Amino acid sequence: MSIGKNIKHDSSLAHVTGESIFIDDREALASEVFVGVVGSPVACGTLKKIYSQKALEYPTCLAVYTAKDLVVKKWGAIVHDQPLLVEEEIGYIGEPICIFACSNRYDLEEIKKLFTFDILAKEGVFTLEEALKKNNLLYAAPKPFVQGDIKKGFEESEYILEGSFYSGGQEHFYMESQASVAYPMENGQIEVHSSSQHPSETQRLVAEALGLSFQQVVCIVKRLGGGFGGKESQAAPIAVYAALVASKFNRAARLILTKDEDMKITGKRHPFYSEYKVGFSNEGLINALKVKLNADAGAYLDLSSSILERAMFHADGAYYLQNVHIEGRAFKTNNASNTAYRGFGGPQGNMVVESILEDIALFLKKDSFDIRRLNIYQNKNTKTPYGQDLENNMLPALFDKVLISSDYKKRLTQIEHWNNKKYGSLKGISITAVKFGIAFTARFLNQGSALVNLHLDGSLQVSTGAIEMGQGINTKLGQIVAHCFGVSCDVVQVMTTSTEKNHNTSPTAASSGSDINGAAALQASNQIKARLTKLAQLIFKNEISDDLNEFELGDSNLSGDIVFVDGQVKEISSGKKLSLKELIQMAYFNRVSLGGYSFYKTPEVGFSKETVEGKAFNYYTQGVAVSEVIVDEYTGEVKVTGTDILMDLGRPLNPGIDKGQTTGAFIQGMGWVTTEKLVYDNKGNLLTHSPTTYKIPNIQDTPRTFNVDFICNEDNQCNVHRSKAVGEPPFLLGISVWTAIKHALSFRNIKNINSELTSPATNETVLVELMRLKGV
Ligand code: MTE
Ligand code: QUE
Ligand code: MOS
Repeated sequence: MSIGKNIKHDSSLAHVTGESIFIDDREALASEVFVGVVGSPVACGTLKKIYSQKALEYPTCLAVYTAKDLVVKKWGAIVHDQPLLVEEEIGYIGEPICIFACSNRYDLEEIKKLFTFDILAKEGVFTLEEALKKNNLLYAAPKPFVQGDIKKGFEESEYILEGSFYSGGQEHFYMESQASVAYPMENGQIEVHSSSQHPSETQRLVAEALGLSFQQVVCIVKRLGGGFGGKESQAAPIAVYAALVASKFNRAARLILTKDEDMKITGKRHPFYSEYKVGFSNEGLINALKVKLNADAGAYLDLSSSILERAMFHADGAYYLQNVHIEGRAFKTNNASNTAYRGFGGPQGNMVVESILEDIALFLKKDSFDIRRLNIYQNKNTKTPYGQDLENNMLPALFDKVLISSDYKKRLTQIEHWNNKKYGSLKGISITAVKFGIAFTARFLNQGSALVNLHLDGSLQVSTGAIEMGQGINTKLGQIVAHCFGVSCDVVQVMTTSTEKNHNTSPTAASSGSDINGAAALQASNQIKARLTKLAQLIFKNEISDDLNEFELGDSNLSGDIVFVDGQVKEISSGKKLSLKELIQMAYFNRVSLGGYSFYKTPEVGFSKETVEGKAFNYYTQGVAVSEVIVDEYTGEVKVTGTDILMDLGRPLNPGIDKGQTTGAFIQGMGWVTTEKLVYDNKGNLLTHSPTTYKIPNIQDTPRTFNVDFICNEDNQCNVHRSKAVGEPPFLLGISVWTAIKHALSFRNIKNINSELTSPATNETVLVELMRLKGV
């Protein structure tokens, strides 16, 4: 049986050999044209005129299209506030103004240079600081999250710290840029292949922009070369540009952003600037916390309101806050419109409280592990700031286990010794925790469907709305179906995702891809299995003699006496058996359906931000990480010498894949808080738009010692096969590297001042902070 087994990723071999097909690996048709996007040279202003004559004179440039060519001209994941192509107002540098078709893809860059514009440029707003000062409010959470009485809480606190905290944005850095190929079909229909986490959204937007009905557009997604949230909303306009050219020209059209272009014009993780006030006791117990979260939404709303909301949901981190008040606001700036990125605001919210806890420990001169252990949800204190109870709380067990397994106390003593004796390098150690709420907070998105087909040779196919972006969802879906029918995974093929097989699908996001689609696939499989079980019973009772014998399957229940194992269907009581393939063939000749389609909705979830009531999450994925760092005192260079991660994933569907997800997410989180810094000039141009200037972690940056382990959780009853979602939660554990840096630097706090470390803590940032603490 395949659940809980380390079945290898279904594309692992083909990814390594290069045989996996991505959008741009699709063979170009002879008549195919290539699409170029021409963006605004300024961040803010009014577009007066587009000069495209020079471009059109270029021999391979075939046509230019503008907003005038679109039927529906605006889009947006939540509110349609964003122009597909600029009509008048320009919101950010590189914002698409027009697109052109070209017969030679190698001419695209030359032609882009030939466009000029008449623009009335205006002064832009580029930082949260300015946006706050100018009160460029774009969205405010309708209600704060409030529990207890913060006024009383502060009054009863022995100490109060006030401060602010900044965390920077982050580039998704998927390996495959935004990409789409559109094929014109009969009667104006369009088949669009898109590197999208949300094919239904792509289908909808293409149809609207081109004035087609939804049934005329099919969106197909084989796989992505990484998405990380960046292809959830922002893949759709790319597909529209390709589809527009395809439909105007009646030729296949391909649009692949270059890496630099993608980095410049697509949205990133939201930078957050947060203000807080915390009251705590002598022991370090938080009595009261007030947090104001401020997000840089960029030029348009995109998913910012949902992201801000998730930041608010995670401002408690893993800690019980008796008296708490959490507010959230998103501000408009003239940066590219920021969007979903692994964690979806959760990391930004969580990092504030982890930073605060590190500060409390440093302030009280106590060990930060003990301070955190004191504050975590435990005993009867399991009520979150938004009223949901943390059921099946694994946090105390995780803390207590990792304390031992990481040998934390001994290492802390060694670090103190090292830092006091040596000069030139500083060590630090810190634990942080994650308690990530699983479910879309937008209730309607918690639904999915699956289609399962059984074929006469005994092989199976499954199709869902899920998108494979490297996270291994296809492997997990295959396991679920294979397990149900008692066959090995290679008998099950997970099919290309397409809006004609699964409709009105949710994005593969919020880590819930395998929860939703896996549950639907299991239901669809069980439908077929129930019919086959009944049929097998009749066969074993010799009630079916030939294929002319009409019979009714009736309401069949799954019988405990019939089992599907090792490719066989057996009746335990009689010892009779036949192969699944034989049973499938019997079913076919006796006119029993071999297909199953099922719809699944996550039970019970639904939270209202207007009333701050309801169950926001289905359950929580929890985990802890202890990280140790060494900081070079002369250069500020940071190395992570060790990380111990312990996660609660319920009963993992595939521990190997989940280990990969945990490892990858942690490293991506570590990159966010250390080396990945976005730098802009004062006009809003992104200067770090290529791998040479934007530093993601590489293999040498991984912790020297890296232990990833899962806790045994037999109590979790939620979710498919009692598994828990893994995709985003471990991202938040990267924060432990940042708090460990903060810990290390505290050993040179000669001036006895408060830490002002921001994120990312690049080498330069660390060095500057170290000098500030030393008073040089
Ligand atoms: N893993 C890989 N290799 N590539 C990705 O793009 N995206 C992450 C995570 N893991 C991603 C990934 C994000 S942002 C999410 S929401 C989840 O995968 C989505 O997939 P799941 O719901 O199947 O976990
Ligand atoms: C987590 C998510 C998403 C979310 C909420 C989460 C997400 C997403 C949306 C969303 C919300 C409203 C819409 C919409 C999408 O909410 O990915 O189209 O109208 O897309 O807690 O990951
Ligand atoms: Mo993930 S940010 O929910 O796509």
